[in-house]
Amino acid sequence: MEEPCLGRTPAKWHYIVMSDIRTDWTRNEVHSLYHTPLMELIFQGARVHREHHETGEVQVCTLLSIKTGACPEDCAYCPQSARYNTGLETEPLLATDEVLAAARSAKESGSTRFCMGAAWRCAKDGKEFDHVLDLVRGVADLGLEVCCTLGMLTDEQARKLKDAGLYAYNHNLDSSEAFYDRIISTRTYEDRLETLGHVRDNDISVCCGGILGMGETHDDRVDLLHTLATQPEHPESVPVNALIAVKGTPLGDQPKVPSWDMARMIATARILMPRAMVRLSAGRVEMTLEQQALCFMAGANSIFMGDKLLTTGNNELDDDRRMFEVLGLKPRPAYKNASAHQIPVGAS
Ligand code: SAM
Ligand code: DTB
Ligand code: SF4
Repeated sequence: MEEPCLGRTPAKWHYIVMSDIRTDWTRNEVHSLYHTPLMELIFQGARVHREHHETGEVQVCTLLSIKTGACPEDCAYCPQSARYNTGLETEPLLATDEVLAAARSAKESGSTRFCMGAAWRCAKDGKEFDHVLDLVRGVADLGLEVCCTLGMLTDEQARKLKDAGLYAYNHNLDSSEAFYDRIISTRTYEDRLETLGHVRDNDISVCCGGILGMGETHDDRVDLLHTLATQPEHPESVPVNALIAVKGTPLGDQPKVPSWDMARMIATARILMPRAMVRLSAGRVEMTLEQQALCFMAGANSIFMGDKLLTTGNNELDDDRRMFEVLGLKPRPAYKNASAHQIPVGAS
């Protein structure tokens, strides 16, 4: 990573009507917002946040890896790629009982969204995909918002997932198109955008964001934000991950992402995509309560809770409960703002 962004080119705020929902942001506008001095940027992020969301309300999501490791892709950040020796134990697709028990326990702990991740390049039709459809039905019946991240999808697979009760699909662009080739060679940016199109076309909420700390430049971050904010519709949620540098992956020695970079990325995402849930995602485990507070102030309103992400550790539940108490945060109800047709029939 180059030097920290010192925010020396303040945006011309009077040109930007911040309550507007725009998908026509120019690259220059995004660049100028991103490079605003940090305290001003966080203030503006907080202002937009309060215009569009209930203050202090934070969406609580839980992740479960339903199929772990042995992935054929070569994503340089990922401990689950079969190409790297990270010491990770591979696990086949989990049985329904195990997944539903984890979902029930997540709900009891206060989660409203349950996201199932599979270390696949793409979903493949057949027994395993049908099993995932059953899992989606089962989790939706618990009244949780169901999210999946299974790799690339066809239009038909997206439709089947939607019919089973899927509410959201996570498929990250990860970084700029220009930087993408340096972290993944086994699929293209265009492949990623195509899957996002299938998800959107089937009326599934798009969850799409990126990772900071892979060696990208500030320009790459600006490009990623520009791409996200100029999709036909803004993603419903935007995860902002700090790289978890896992030994054995090509990015295992990357330095830690400074928390002010996270706050800058989050505030810019908040201003560009006012209605999105901006998720302070991977990397929270390395942040103090005060550093996380800065990110909530900047406009983050969603987190992953539970002591594990997919394969790596996350914050302790008790620490997160204490953080909610200290910062006066409260959990966001499931399906808030969802239109009636987006709520699966079985959800109670
Ligand atoms: N295989 C599917 C795919 O790649 O779309 C789904 C699972 S994949 C692990 C989901 C996302 O987790 C990736 O797109 C990436 O953004 C994020 N991720 C993976 N490893 C990470 C790491 N070490 N640090 C931060 N985020 C990571
Ligand atoms: C996202 O953007 N971050 C989550 C979720 N979507 C699937 C995954 C983070 C994974 C961190 C590394 C791991 O635990 O394996
Ligand atoms: Fe496989 Fe997804 Fe990891 Fe890439 S990010 S190696 S596709 S599990």
